[in-house]
Order: sequence, then structure tokens, then C-alpha cells
Amino acid sequence: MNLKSFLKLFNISNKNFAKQIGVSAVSLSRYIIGERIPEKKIINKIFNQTNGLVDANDFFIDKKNNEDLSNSDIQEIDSILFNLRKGSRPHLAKAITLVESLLEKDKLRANLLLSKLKENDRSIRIGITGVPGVGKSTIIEALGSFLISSGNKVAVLAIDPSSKQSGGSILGDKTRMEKLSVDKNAYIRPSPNQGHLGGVAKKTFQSIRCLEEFGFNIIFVETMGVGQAETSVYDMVDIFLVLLLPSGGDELQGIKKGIIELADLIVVNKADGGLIKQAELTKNEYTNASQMTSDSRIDLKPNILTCSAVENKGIKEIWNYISKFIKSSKDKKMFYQIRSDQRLKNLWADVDLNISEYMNKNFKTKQYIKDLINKIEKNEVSLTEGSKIIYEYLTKKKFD
Ligand SMILES: Nc1nc2c(ncn2[C@@H]2O[C@H](COP(=O)(O)OP(=O)(O)O)[C@@H](O)[C@H]2O)c(=O)[nH]1
Ligand SMILES: [Mg+2]
Repeated sequence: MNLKSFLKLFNISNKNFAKQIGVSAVSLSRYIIGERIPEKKIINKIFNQTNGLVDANDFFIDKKNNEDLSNSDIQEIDSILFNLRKGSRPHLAKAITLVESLLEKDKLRANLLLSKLKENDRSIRIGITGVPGVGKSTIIEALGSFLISSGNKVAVLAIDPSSKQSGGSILGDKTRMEKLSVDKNAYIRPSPNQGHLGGVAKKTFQSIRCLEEFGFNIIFVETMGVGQAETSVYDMVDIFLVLLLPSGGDELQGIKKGIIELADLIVVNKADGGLIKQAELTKNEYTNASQMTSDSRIDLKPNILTCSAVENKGIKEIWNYISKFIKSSKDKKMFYQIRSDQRLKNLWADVDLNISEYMNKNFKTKQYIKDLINKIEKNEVSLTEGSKIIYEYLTKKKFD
């Protein structure tokens, strides 16, 4: 990090910092604007004073300061934001495309955009999971239409890390959400399909924030219910719904172990025609199941309901429970605590993602790492020794 950014981040005045490292304010400002390179002694002091965040490289490497965007970039972001807040859907789409972009130059612009978004505690974020075909999109269509008719604005996002292979699912979702896909108070965004789960989840979380800034107050996040995407979604929503088929236990349904435990609300869908009885049986089975003895994250026992999305039955009851849950969460002040915990979880997930990106792009490609790996493969260096060498290399920055 360069010195200028460091001082700004921690609100330290040039004058105070100059005093801390024992130089004149004039010298410090020369270091900051790059007119002079500090002597070794001063660099060490800066290194220690900044806990290693500013080091020699930040003075010697003549890199373009990419923390500074060009004026036209800044103007463009301001314009996207201004128009998005005024309700321009093309600008909303631009904002989401920007946060989904994998291009290095877009990342800086996306960061600027995201830094200007306000926190919005009035929205309700709803996660919906369940095996493909259980009726997630159909329920979102029914619930979403109901909510729009009472004055809400509804957005739908999907997390589907496999959508690269199963490209058709998005088309399927849009046709399943016929009313929502043409309603001016609704917005459906297909899953960003590049990259692995961590990247997709990060983009979804950031898209939620763009949608809220636009004015959508109900955000649905749909996921498949078969992979690890569910815990990521759980960590970005206020309430997590698990949909079941009217056909017995989770093993039979192919739902991943552990997902039921995350549920704040379980809904047995397709309670219509010949399946009504079976749906009730499934409901009772889950009501008595041991997984249900645990409390949900706001100390409420997870409720279990049945519904028929195609016949529009039980939809209002689902909404009533969601409202009750959110109200209870807010009354107990847990809503805000959970959102703040989620921000931190997403912070660390982002850090993990950056580290693994760095490892794959810049580290594993280095010749000496390849040589080391080669030796480990041939058993000339042990696995623990190899791992220790790499770890020490990565963490070799030392300061007192
Ligand atoms: N009988 C019945 N079929 C339903 C119901 N909800 C959805 N379906 C059907 O189940 C299929 C899959 O629905 P979809 O919403 O795409 O499931 P998703 O993969 O979970 O999003 C479609 O053919 C729907 O028409 C329901 O309540 N009852
Ligand atoms: Mg679907």
C-alpha cells in the first residue's frame, strides 16, 4: 500500500506521521508524491510505524498508482450511480455487469462503485434452496407476484456454479417466472456463470447491494440445493427457505446433508392433486425429525409449511411466516447483528478468494515453486517440509 493511501485509511495527518518517524513535514510530503525516495533508515521506520503495510517496494517500484482511477472513470461511476438511484434499469444492469466483471480494470471501478453504496436495513433478503425441479422458481413467481401486488419491488438472483455446463437452467427459470420477468417492479438476473463458487457468491452478494440501492426491497436468491453453494447463500440472506418434495426423507430427495439444519423455514411444495396427503406426511415426518430440535439463528423453531406453487395455495402463509421471522429478528436486534456478522464473513471469504487467485496466477507459475513441487513429487522433499517452505515464503514479512 502506498503511504498516501495508508494515511488516508487510518486518518493520520501528514504532520503527525512526520513526527512519528522523525522527519520534517516537507520531507514527508516529498516521499508521498514520489519526488524523493526515503533513506533506508526512514523506510524501516515507516515499515514499523505502518505495521508493515507500507514497505520498500511501495517507494522503489515505479508502478502506476492503480488506487487512483482516471477522472473519466470516476465520472462514469458517478453517472451510473446517479441514474441507478433515479430508477434507470440499464444503469442497474451496467452496475451489476461491472461487479461481475473479471477484468482487472473493472475491479477498481467496481470497488469505487461499491464503496459508495449505502447499507440498507429495510430490505429483506430471502434464500431459497432445494433440488432442481422442486419448484423454487415457481414459488418465487407466486410469492413475488403476491408481494408486488402489495407494493413491493422484487429482485431475483440465482447462484448456480454449474450453470456453465447446464446453460439451459436460466432459460427455464425465466419461463417459470413469466409474470415477474415482464413486471416493471421485478428484476431477474441470471447467475454469473464464470469462475468457481467463491467468485460467484461474491458477485451475488455485491449484486444484492446494487439491487437494494436501486430500490428493490425484497431480494430472492435461488440456489440448487445439491452443492456447497447453500452455506454461501445462507451467509448473505436474512431468512433461508428449504423446499422439499412430498416424497419422504432428505436422502430420498437427494438434498445435501446438513442443509435442513440451516433452514429457517421448510416448505413442502407440490401439495396438490394426488400429492396432498403425501405432502402432509412429509411435513409431519420433518416436524418430528431430530434435525428440527435445533433452533434457527434467531432462536425460533424452524416452521414447516406445505404449499402448491402452481395452484397458488399456501403462498400467503409462507409470507406471513417470513414477516413474523423478520419482525422477531428485528425486535431482538439480531437482524442487524446477523447482517454485520455476514459482512465480516464475506470480508474473509473475499480475502480467501484473493489469496487463492494470487496463488494460482502469480505463485504456482514461478519456476522455483515448480522445482519445489517436482522435488515433492519425487519424494526428495517431504510434504510437510515443502508446505513449510511455501508458508514461510508467503509470510516472510517480519516487523516488530
Ligand atoms: N404439481 C405441481 N408442480 C409444480 C409446483 N411447483 C412447480 N411445479 C412444477 O415443477 C417443475 C419444476 O419447477 P421449477 O420452479 O422450475 O423448479 P426449480 O428447479 O426448483 O426452480 C415445473 O414443471 C413446475 O411446473 C406445484 O406446486 N405443484
Ligand atoms: Mg429454478
